[in-house]
Amino acid sequence: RSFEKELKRAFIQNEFELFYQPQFSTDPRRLTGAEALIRWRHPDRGLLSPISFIDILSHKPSAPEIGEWILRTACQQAVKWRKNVPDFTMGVNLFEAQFRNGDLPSVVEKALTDTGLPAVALELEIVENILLHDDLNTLRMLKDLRALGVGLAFDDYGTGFASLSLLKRFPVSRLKIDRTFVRDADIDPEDEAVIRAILFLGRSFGMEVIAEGVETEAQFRLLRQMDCHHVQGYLFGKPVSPELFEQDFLAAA
Ligand code: G
Ligand code: G
Ligand code: MN
Ligand code: NA
Repeated sequence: RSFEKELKRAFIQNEFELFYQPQFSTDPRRLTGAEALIRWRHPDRGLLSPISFIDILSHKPSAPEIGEWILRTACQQAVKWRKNVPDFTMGVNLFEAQFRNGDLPSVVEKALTDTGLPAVALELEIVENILLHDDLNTLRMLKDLRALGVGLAFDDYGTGFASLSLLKRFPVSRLKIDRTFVRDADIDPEDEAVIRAILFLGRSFGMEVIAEGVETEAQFRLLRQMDCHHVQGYLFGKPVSPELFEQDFLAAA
């Protein structure tokens, strides 16, 4: 069986699930949102992490359809959680194929209308490399998405090949500092310098910045001291099922 067939089967049989990882403001430390992260509850192989299938999935014909399901499911979830946290935002990772298959802004607009989620509550995550080809169609879609009012975040920021001039031309609202810079930030002055530079860029361009992969109090202290406004990472919470998210993070918010 081809992987594409296996994906189709899994999709029809509802084997994909979304887990959610909480995001917090640093000062005061408060739940502000979540990132949706896919999991595959495979009948034989158990709960699969996206590391084992996301790269291949992203190149298969099913990617746009699964991407749309991810988007709609995450929007639906956010509507519910905004009853507890009124300014809650939901981050959704996009597949590059979603930009090349149909009209992404219409797909997003429809997901918002159908679920009743306000555009400001949705943040779409893209990687810098999506913009390497500098194609006008992608740029137009990103502008249309921003015009809807949804947030656009550069995921894994600082690790791609994109130039700084992209920040000038693309309507990005938030930079997500890649966790490889956060990992040794409190012991490696060069990683700390990269983070300072990203924070400075964010401020200069009027973008928000969130640090990913925060695992220790020392990393968190340093980020707060540098005025990094938002954080995400194992120190605050791993990606969990919606039930656990409600129990562990929403109940306390
Ligand atoms: O959860 P983590 O192991 O959960 O995710 C591993 C990788 O898979 C990350 O690079 C992440 O961006 C990607 N990923 C996880 N969930 C999704 C998703 O729903 N859509 C897309 N496009 N990528 C995802
Ligand atoms: O590429 P993206 O940033 O979307 O992927 C998020 C990935 O990072 C997921 O695999 C998620 O499980 C993982 N992750 C989230 N928080 C941490 C953390 O604190 N440490 C590490 N090592 N990985 C993390
Ligand atoms: Mn992400
Ligand atoms: Na990331």
